[in-house]
Amino acid sequence: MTTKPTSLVRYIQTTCPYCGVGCALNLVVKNEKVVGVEPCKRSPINEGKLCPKGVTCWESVHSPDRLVSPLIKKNGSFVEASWDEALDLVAKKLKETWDKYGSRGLGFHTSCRTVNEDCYIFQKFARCAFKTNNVDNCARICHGPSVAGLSLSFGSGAATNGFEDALNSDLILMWGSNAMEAHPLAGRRVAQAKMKGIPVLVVDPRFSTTAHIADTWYQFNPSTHIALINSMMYWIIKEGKHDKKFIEDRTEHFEDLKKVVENYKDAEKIHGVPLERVKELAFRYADAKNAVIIYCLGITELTTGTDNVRSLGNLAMLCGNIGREGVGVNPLRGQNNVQGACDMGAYPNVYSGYQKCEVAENRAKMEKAWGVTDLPDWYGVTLTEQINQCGNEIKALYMLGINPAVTYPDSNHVKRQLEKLDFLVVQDIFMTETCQYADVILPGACFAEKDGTFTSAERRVNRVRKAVNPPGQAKEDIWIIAELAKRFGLKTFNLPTGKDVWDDMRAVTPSMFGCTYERMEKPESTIWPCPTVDHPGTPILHREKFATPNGKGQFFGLEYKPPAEVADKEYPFTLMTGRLIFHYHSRTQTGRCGALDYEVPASYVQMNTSDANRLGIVQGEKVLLKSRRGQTETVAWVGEDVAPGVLYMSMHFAEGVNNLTNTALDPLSKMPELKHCAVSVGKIAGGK
Ligand SMILES: Nc1nc2c(c(=O)[nH]1)N[C@H]1C(S)=C(S)[C@@H](COP(=O)(O)OP(=O)(O)OC[C@H]3O[C@@H](n4cnc5c(=O)[nH]c(N)nc54)[C@H](O)[C@@H]3O)O[C@H]1N2
Ligand SMILES: Nc1nc2c(c(=O)[nH]1)N[C@H]1C(S)=C(S)[C@@H](COP(=O)(O)OP(=O)(O)OC[C@H]3O[C@@H](n4cnc5c(=O)[nH]c(N)nc54)[C@H](O)[C@@H]3O)O[C@H]1N2
Ligand code: SF4
Ligand SMILES: [Mo]
Repeated sequence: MTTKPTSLVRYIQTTCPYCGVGCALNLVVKNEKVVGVEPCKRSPINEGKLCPKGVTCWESVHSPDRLVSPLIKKNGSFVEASWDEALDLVAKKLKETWDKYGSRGLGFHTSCRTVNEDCYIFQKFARCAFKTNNVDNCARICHGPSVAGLSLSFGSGAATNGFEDALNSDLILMWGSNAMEAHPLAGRRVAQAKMKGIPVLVVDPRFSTTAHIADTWYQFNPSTHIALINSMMYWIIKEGKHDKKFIEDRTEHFEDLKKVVENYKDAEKIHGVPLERVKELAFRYADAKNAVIIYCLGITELTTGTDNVRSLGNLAMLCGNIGREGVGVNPLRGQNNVQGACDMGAYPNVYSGYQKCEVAENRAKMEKAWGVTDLPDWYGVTLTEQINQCGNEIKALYMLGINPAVTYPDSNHVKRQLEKLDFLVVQDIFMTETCQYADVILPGACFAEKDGTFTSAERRVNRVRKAVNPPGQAKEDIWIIAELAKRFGLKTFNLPTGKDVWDDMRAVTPSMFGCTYERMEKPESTIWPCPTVDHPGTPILHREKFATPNGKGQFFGLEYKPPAEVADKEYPFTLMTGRLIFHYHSRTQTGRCGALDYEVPASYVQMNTSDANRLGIVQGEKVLLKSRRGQTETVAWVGEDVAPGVLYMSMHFAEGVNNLTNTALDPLSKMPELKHCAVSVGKIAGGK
């Protein structure tokens, strides 16, 4: 659909393209240009409020830097090409790779930034055209451990309760989440709860913005979650404060847990929290009638990520805090559509709605619907492992809306690996650092230029609406995939609109069948599981029983394991990484927004005053950070927010923190240790 030219101001209601809160907003359109944003007051999610990124999200839409034509690399430089030329080349190269190396010779990385419809069609294309399950999305390096851990504990990898439900709680425990910066409008619910008198406890090694609003901040040593949670559980059981009835009726393997936590009676040496404080934290959680756990990447982005998530699951079940209002274990899913990208089956072992590829009936169903045969049953290679396989097993990669040269761990390794490929296609809206390694770049349409849906962290499917046409030759991502599918003779990709793709997905996905575009016209939309069109949706999971095969929640006795790389003589500091309110990931959009860039134009590293004094480093001084993998220059930010020996740096800047990070993986979810590595800090000669 092309938009009608008009000089009248139009308001197009849509969903914010940044974080997983999924705030509704209106794009203001005049003369076929987006000229501003007005909040959407009818939305029950954000009630007319927006954070600095939401308010300014329109600014990058018409940036002069947008990709406006397909580009083909010729003799080392990019040359503009027609769509036919570019797509013919992509199809030819991918086909050649498939013929020569088979289904395992290709890999597909998809975005958590773009709409569900793009994610669904992308995985369908990978599976139908190349019979491969080597398809993954950015959740792998975000909430992959939540999907793995919560599935093992509760049978479903999704958040159990919605944001607003925090107001029904008697105590909010925030663990490794800096929601006030990373999910400001979910943070608002926590702030509202606090104003209602509900205590907010923040457990974080750093005095984060969220810790500032807490009733109590519990500081602990980075990456020692399991030791601390085990200590808490030891004391809860010892004092008989656990929920015996819930444990008896709804769970299994409690004895395994009880045995393991015996070793953590006093684990201050590991986690650094004095015994009395551990007991206080434990008893406050256990004594609250309804207590909710909200967590985020402080828990997941470690080599123990899945175990950390399961530990929180243990704690919640121990106190019977699952399956009703005001309780639960809630990962704040990060990107606007990270929940959705997983739900759509852009994952190496499942189709949409988490239907497993290994199950023959599921494959048969998809083969029939998609008009193909021989869909693979094997577990595909995950995204970070695909990077490791470049040049060996993997010869060609297709990346849609993802910027690994900045965001995957150990950037130097990523770039070396991308160079080993025979063929790389990148489909983006800007010329990213990753695009530099591409053979072909395909210009996609941004959120303001297409119809579709984003699924928020509370499993709510929100509509994204087209406000303007894409710039130049740029095209909607579903059009690009459909054109490629044609070149492979695939017959079930003639789905011109977002709604057509969504309905194609619904037809094969029982848990989302009831989430129709018609129902999404209401601002509250629907929350899956929603199996029929008259089903009310499911805001709270696991009410009567868990989603595990036998309906029981699973306890796991988990031992603490140290991170893969710990500080030593050569690299004496522990580096933690994370976010700032004003920027979003690799800043392709927020970096092109004047107001946001003005706030934080360059990276900095937080360090403790005692370390700075010892090293003779002053506030604002340029410093060099080094790890075993690389180095980066930044500016010192001296204070008390981090403990001595600990540093904190944001992930937003190219040639930044991921020059330093470690690729070691969590064995269960394949999450790299993005939030913990050992580094040294040094003054830069003459550098202030
Ligand atoms: N402004 C903004 N908002 C965003 C994003 C963005 O880029 N910018 N990205 C979105 C995405 S994709 C995500 S996943 C979420 C992430 O949201 P969050 O996970 O809340 O954000 P982070 O800042 O990455 O990390 C949160 C906290 O983890 C702490 N932490 C707690 N425990 C540990 C530990 O043991 N070790 C370490 N190293 N750190 C710990 C850090 O101190 C930090 O305050 O934010 C989303 N929202
Ligand atoms: N050290 C460290 N590293 C981290 C993290 C950390 O905490 N510490 N956090 C990790 C986490 S949680 C995440 S989620 C990842 C994020 O990693 P990425 O997903 O790689 O980061 P983004 O910068 O959001 O990249 C998204 C890309 O999609 C493009 N894009 C946006 N919309 C569209 C669209 O509609 N169509 C198309 N085709 N392209 C589009 C953008 O221009 C951008 O290039 O980073 C991870 N890396
Ligand atoms: S809280 Fe998240 S969804 Fe809401 S306006 Fe801010 S970035 Fe957008
Ligand atoms: Mo994320």
